[in-house]
Amino acid sequence: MKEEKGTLVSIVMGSDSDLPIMKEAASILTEFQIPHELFLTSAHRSPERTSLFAGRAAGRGVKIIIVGAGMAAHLAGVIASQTPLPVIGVPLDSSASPLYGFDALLSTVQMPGGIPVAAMAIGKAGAKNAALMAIRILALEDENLRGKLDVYIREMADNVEKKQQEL
Ligand code: RP5
Repeated sequence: MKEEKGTLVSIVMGSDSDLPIMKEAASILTEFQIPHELFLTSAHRSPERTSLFAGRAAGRGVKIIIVGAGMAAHLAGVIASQTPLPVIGVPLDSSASPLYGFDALLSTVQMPGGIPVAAMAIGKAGAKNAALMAIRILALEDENLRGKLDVYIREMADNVEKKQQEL
């Protein structure tokens, strides 16, 4: 995993053990054809790599950073403290944690005033919504993307109707 040219959304994670969940964000971004990258770094285990990444992201054209981390999940806050870009945090239920992601949820959502992290739900739903939130932000200035988002939302509603008929 490395920095990719032309990336609009960077998906960062604290460990390769986070990849199975964070792939969910990548698959939504792929579906919407948003150039993205997967980047591995840890707030604790590789603090210098984390700072380098955060400091360079805006300059190389990244618009939004999605960050997944488990346990004492400092990564989103640490990155947000070193970039002006919007940071969307996904708390993860790490297999190493006995707290089922509640630890990561509080670490992600409870940012002190001044440095915002937009916190999503724990796990898969959070990873999916992080990508959809990034798409909503990008769609503010991209009509074509806005059109795709409208179709996606309409299809979800149509699906509810379909499922009603199958009950
Ligand atoms: C966090 O610690 C990572 O984001 C991961 O969710 C958790 C456990 O990491 P590993 O011990 O599986 O590498 O930093």
